[in-house]
Amino acid sequence: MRTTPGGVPVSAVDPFGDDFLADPFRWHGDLRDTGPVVWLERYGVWAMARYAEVHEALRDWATFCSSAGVGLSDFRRETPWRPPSLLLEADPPEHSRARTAVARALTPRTVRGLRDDFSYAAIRLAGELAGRGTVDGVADIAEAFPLRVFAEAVGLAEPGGEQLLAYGNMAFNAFGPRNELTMASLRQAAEVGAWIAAQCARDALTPGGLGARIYASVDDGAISADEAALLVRSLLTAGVDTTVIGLGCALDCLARDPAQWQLLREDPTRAGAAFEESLRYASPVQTFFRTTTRDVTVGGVLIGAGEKVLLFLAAANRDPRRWDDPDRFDLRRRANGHVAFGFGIHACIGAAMARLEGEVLLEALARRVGRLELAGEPRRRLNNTLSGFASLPLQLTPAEPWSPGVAAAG
Ligand code: 8QM
Repeated sequence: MRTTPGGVPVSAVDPFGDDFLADPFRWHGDLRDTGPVVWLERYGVWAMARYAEVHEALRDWATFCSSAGVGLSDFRRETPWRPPSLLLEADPPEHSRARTAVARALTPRTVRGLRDDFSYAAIRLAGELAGRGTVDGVADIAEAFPLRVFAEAVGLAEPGGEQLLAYGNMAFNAFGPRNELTMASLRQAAEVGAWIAAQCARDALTPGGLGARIYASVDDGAISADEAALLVRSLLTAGVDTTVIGLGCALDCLARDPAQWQLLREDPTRAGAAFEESLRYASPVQTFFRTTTRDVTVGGVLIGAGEKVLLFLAAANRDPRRWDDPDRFDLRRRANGHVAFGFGIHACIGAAMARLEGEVLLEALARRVGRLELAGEPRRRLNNTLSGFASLPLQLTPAEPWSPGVAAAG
C-alpha cells in the first residue's frame, strides 16, 4: 500500500471521474479497506469511507465545519457559484438561526398535513400507470410524482419541473470539482438561477405553503426577507432532485428482486421500511465534504486545520464493519442508523417529507402493480454527488383486481 511521507494510505482514485460515478459501489470497498483516513492525491483532500469515522465527523460539527462549503471548493479561497446556503453551508450560531426558521415551517404536523394529498396523488399515479405496460421508472414515476406534489406543497406559482430538475443537477454537480459534469450543468446557471430566485420572492409564493411559512419568521423578526428567500431556495435545491433520485433507486431495488417486491405486495404497509432500506442501500446523496477547523487526529492520522475531508456516506451505509451482508437489499432489515440523510446538526430537515413521498408512492404501487420487472437496461445518471438513474425501463403488470391490497386501496 502506498503512503504519504507521514505514513497515511494514499489513493489515486478519482471519485468524480466517469468510471467511479458509473458504478460507485465497486470502489467503496477498497476505499474503506485502505484505512480509516485516506489521502486522495488527485485532489489533495482527505477521505473517510468507514461508518464509524463518517458518523463521528458528521457529529463533530465544530471540528468538521460546513461554512467553508460542503463541496470540494473552499469558500475561504474561492468564490462559490451562488451565494452560500444559510443552512447547508453555515455553522452555529448562524446555522442554528436559519435551521430554526425552517424547522418552524416544516414541523412534523406540517408533514402529517401533507399526507392525504400526497397519498391521493400517489394512488392516482399508480392507477394511471398500472395498466400501461412499459413505463420509464424515472420520467413517469420518480420525476412525475415529486414534481406533482412538491410545487404545490411549497406554494410555487408554476410547476416548473424542468427548471427544478436542472437547478438540482447543477447544485449537486457543483459540490464536486469543476469537471465536465459541473461545467456542462452550470451553463444554465444564469437562466435557471433567475427562475429559481423569482420563485423565492414572498409575493410569488401561495399562502399556506411551506414557502409562505418560512416568510412567517420574517414577520416576527427572527430572519430578514433576504434570508427567507435564501431558505426557500434551500427547499428548492434540496427537495426535488434528491427525492427523484431516491425514488428511482427504490424502484430499481424492487424491480431487480422479485422476492422483495413480493414481500412488499404481501404487506404494502412495509413501504416505509422498503424506502428506508433503499436509502441505505443506494445513498442518493453519495458524498459531502467538511473542512477542518483545527488539527485533529482520526484513526491515528493527523489532519491539519483548514483541510477538506470527503465523507463517503454511501460507503458508510454499506460498511461491513457496521452492517450484516451490506450489499444485500432487504426491506426486513433494520436500516435505521444509515447516514443517507446525514447525521447531527445538518441532518436532512426535509427527511420526514422525503420519507412520506417514498412511503405513499411505494405503497400505492404495491397495491396496484402485481409484477414489477425491468424491461431493459437501466441507464445511470452521472452527477458529482447524486447516484441514480437517468432512465429505468419497467414492465408493470396490473394486480389482480381481487387481490387484497387493491381492495384496500379503494
Ligand atoms: C443537499 O441549498 C441548500 O440549503 C441545500 C442544498 C443541498 C442540500 C441541502 C441543502 C443535501 C440535500
